[in-house]
Amino acid sequence: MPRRLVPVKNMVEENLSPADIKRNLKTELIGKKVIAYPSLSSTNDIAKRQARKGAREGTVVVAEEQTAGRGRLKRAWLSPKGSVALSIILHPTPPQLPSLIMVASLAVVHCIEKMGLKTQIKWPNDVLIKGKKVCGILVESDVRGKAVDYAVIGIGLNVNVNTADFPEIAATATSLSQELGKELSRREVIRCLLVELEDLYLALPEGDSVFREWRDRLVTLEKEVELIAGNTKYKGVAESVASDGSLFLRQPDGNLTKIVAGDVSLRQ
Ligand code: BT5
Repeated sequence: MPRRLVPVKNMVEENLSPADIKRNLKTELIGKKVIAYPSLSSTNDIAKRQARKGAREGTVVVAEEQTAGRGRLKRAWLSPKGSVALSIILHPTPPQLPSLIMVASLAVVHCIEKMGLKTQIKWPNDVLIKGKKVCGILVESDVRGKAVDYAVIGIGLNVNVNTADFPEIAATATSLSQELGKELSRREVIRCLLVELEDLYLALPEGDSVFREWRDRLVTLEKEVELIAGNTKYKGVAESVASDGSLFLRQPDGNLTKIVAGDVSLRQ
């Protein structure tokens, strides 16, 4: 079990050194190697570079802040000091690839719920608290032929952030410190995430329990949604999800359309 997440003062001074993150970490794979930066463009970019250079599975890249954090569809991800930005290099099998978004969302949800907060997952990749986005996830991979060369799970989590300081997200986002009324140790949040990620990732060979839990926590199902996938706009009711993460949308004309999770924009 990960240690309880303890509030600390003077967050900006908190040290995110690899040694502190790794100390007595109860994992076999994820976090055996940690690379930490005070400031970085994007942890996903550096993780991908490390993966191409042959970094071992489970290598973690963390940054105190990102200057060019990325979301999907070229959208920006704000990760000022006080937030958590990390990326993990994995070598999943091709059938496991679509489950990584589920693994990541559930790891975040489990850690937040240990703090006593309720969470929701918005298809395909957002974790919300009371309808506001607290975390975004970006999974990127390199697939050659039938093999996955590597996959990178990127997680951005608003820990000790005052979202009101950022007009772009002030109305739609929240942070753990805002919800709890106190600051947390980012180091302990990261350690919790690594343990939960490993538990869920290692449960994947069958993967069914991960899929079922993810599906049951989706706040999107049975709701009216608007979706943009590529150049196509869809409207309808989000009816169900498939085990590869796709969404089945019931359109007003009665047709059921399968939308693949990925570069999709969803409004509900
Ligand atoms: C995401 O994209 O939500 C994926 C974000 C992944 C970020 C992590 S941080 C570590 C790793 N390194 C990276 O460079 N990226 C990953 P998307 O679904 O496209 O959502 C992007 C939208 O979320 C933006 O257009 C904003 O509206 C909103 N947003 C940006 N920063 C936010 C924040 N800190 N909190 C809440 N919402 C935010």
